[in-house]
Amino acid sequence: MAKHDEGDYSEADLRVKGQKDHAAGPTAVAVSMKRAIDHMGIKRTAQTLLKLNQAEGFDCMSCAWPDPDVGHRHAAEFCENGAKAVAEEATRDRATPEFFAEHSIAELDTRSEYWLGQQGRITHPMVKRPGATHYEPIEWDEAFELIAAELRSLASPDEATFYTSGRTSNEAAFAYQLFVRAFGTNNLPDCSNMCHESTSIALQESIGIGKASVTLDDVHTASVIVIAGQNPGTNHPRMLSALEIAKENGAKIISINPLREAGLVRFKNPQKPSGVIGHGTALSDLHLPVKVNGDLALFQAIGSLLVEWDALDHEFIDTYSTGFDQWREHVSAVDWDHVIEVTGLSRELITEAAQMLRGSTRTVYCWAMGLTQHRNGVATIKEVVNLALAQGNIGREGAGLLPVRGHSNVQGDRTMGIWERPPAHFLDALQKEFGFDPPREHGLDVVDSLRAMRDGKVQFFMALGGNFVQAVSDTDTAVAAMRKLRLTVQVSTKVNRSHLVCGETALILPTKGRTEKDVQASGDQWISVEDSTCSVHASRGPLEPASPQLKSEVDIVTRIAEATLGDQYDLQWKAMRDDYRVIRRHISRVVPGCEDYEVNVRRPGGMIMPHPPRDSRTFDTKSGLAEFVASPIEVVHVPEGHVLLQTMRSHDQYNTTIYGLSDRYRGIEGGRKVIFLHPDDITAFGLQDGQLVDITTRWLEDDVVRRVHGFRVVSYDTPRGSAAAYYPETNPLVPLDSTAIGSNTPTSKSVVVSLTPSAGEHTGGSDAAADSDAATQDATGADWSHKKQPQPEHLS
Ligand SMILES: Nc1nc2c(c(=O)[nH]1)N[C@H]1C(S)=C(S)[C@@H](COP(=O)(O)OP(=O)(O)OC[C@H]3O[C@@H](n4cnc5c(=O)[nH]c(N)nc54)[C@H](O)[C@@H]3O)O[C@H]1N2
Ligand SMILES: Nc1nc2c(c(=O)[nH]1)N[C@H]1C(S)=C(S)[C@@H](COP(=O)(O)OP(=O)(O)OC[C@H]3O[C@@H](n4cnc5c(=O)[nH]c(N)nc54)[C@H](O)[C@@H]3O)O[C@H]1N2
Ligand code: SF4
Ligand SMILES: [Mo]
Repeated sequence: MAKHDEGDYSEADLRVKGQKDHAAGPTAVAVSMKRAIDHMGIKRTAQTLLKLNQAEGFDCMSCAWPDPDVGHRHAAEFCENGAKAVAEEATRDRATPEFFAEHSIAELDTRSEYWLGQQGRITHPMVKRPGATHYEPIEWDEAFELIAAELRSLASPDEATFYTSGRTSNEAAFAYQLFVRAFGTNNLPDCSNMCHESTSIALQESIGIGKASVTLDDVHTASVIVIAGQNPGTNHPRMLSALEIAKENGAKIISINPLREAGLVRFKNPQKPSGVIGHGTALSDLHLPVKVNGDLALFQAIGSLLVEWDALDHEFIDTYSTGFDQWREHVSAVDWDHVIEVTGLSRELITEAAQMLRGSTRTVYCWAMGLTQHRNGVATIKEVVNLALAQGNIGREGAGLLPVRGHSNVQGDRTMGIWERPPAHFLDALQKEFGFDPPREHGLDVVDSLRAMRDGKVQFFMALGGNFVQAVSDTDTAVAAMRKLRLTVQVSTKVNRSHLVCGETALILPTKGRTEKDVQASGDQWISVEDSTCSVHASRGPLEPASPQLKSEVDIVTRIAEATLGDQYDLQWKAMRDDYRVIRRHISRVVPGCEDYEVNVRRPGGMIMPHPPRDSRTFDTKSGLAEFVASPIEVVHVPEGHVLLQTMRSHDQYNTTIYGLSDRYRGIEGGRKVIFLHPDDITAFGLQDGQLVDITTRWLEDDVVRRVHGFRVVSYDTPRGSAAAYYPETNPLVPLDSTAIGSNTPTSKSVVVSLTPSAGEHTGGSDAAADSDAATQDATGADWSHKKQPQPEHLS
């Protein structure tokens, strides 16, 4: 039964319990099984979960954590959140044409993202025609014709932009970028632009390749593992098993995070008896509760100590790197008072961390959004690289750089050419393979696409997965920009906000997910994906598709291409769709490192993509060497009466998909509109624990007041001046123009905000779009004087 008869949740039911000190354990197993059985029933649950992450099964569509080698996998090789992701996709609930007939778009837009997601899988292609209040069914062929006609009517191909979210398979991604480039634009923004783009840019410049330099074995055999700005217990839960193995092998773990996340403190492995009944493994040996945005200063201070102690790998530095002398001078001059102020850490604690690194010849550095989504994100990641280079911790067993990716195939999509700034060699290879001239000018990334939509320069938006409106920064701007478009096309599995905030004409094209069988003219198909450690492998879904109407992403993309381009350039779209081996043959000739792709990927366990620094300490940078980069310590200046807000994930969501209302480890149940604050900040602002507040952004570059209403103050173990709240409810607060230098990634982890008590009993609607509409209308009464300045008072 669909769940649309049930009402939405109310933030009034929110309960605050104590913070937990451990992750996983028996509760995790119980929760994942309950969710799975609720959504899928017992038979389907058994059928799917036993295939999850197995060599002959399907790849978990949740995060990009790697699988153990074949032969070392458990029968249940998944975590609580992997099981939840599967349950969301393989649910028996359906959002049918009757559902869309029953609910107007305006009505659906008043619902929370949680409620929308609970309506189940979309079963039919749907269209909203100009002026219509509801979606209605449409035949596939008419939908493809509609898209083609719109694309052909544009004044230039650059008036269209083509987004990708990171669940898309390599095969679909390759076909998609081929279509977009044959159509004539590089406007290929993707979720990576909001995610690890700072990593890609920093690593490309420093070591010549934007990917992790380690394998899972390196994690297992490291002597020190640094985990900065990442919450693995929630977002990459099986990483805890790898950390446990590393600990058994003697590794020490340093965690760097404003919050003492449960998974970083202690892990109860549900696969082991000790994890079920005992205390589990204490994971972190040293926790540095850094202030939000303090990491750049912290890493430079650590660098200065390693230099002072000569804890350096001179042979590596002399043979493989450049820029060391400038960097050494730069970090040696570090101002400790400033470091202590911006990190909130004592010199002793920082020294203790440096001491652990000093004695280690096998250090792995892991990081995620806590480092990338800041104004200084690129500089911070280059600083991590500097530390690794200084001690030769790259291209050595048990050592290296491990940016832990988000979406399960976000890395593969980039490898396949989903990139608004494709390298020339990639375009040359496309040209050689397909015989047409791909566009050479760089295209629009996520933030620039949104600007172009806002400014009327883009009329057409297509999304291969994702929930653009809710994921991107500055929700109000995004909502207005989307509504200006002529046509929006969403290839989706489930209903989300981006279907409701749409163009004059809007299409929802329902697609098969990872769990589902994909049969085409030549028979059963499989697809391939790449994880965080550059391992590429096959995935094949076990279930019947949620509806006979569903098409695979490859099918949809190639049919749009056919409708739009006809037989232009003789690209043989039908052959690709009928047999994905045809696409893989193209991949093997176009994408470096994918020679013999068909054979290598299909091997149990798959193949590892080449990585010159990891494989041979070769660095394809401007200088041909690994580059030390000295960056000034720029940190976000937080004026009196303000805090720096980071926006993060709860334990019960997948990005904009809200699975449930239980952030169990942080003790938040039944609601999501909370702001975590240090108790002294609560007192200093004259507030009280449990009170409702409005949160207002301080951003002096434009005249917009950005505000969200009715967030409950939660007293929490976070440094003073550093606040935290959930994404996407707080996305209206992140100014579109507030992006990381060099990567243009929205600064979702450092928003300068102030808090004011909410007027009356405003517990608010539960979604960002509704709230943020209110915020723009309610543009008076800001608690700070609002003056326009040429320069943001943002960096000091
Ligand atoms: N279950 C589940 N799994 C997921 C996702 C999901 O939503 N749900 N999303 C996937 C995606 S796309 C991604 S990108 C990853 C995201 O994985 P994470 O990066 O772990 O995700 P966030 O919740 O954004 O958490 C960032 C962490 O950084 C910390 N942090 C915030 N600011 C700072 C700072 O200034 N310095 C430091 N050192 N730490 C800071 C926060 O306290 C938090 O612990 O997870 C992927 N996996
Ligand atoms: N404030 C703030 N904003 C952030 C972040 C943050 O930390 N703070 N994190 C950023 C990050 S790291 C990311 S990656 C982005 C995420 O941005 P997106 O990738 O755009 O968002 P998701 O929520 O992952 O997308 C969910 C939707 O994808 C569709 N979907 C699910 N599975 C499939 C599939 O197999 N195929 C297709 N075609 N569709 C599918 C479903 O319809 C679902 O509603 O958000 C970014 N935004
Ligand atoms: S760690 Fe990530 S990829 Fe692995 S089962 Fe859990 S959610 Fe899925
Ligand atoms: Mo991400």
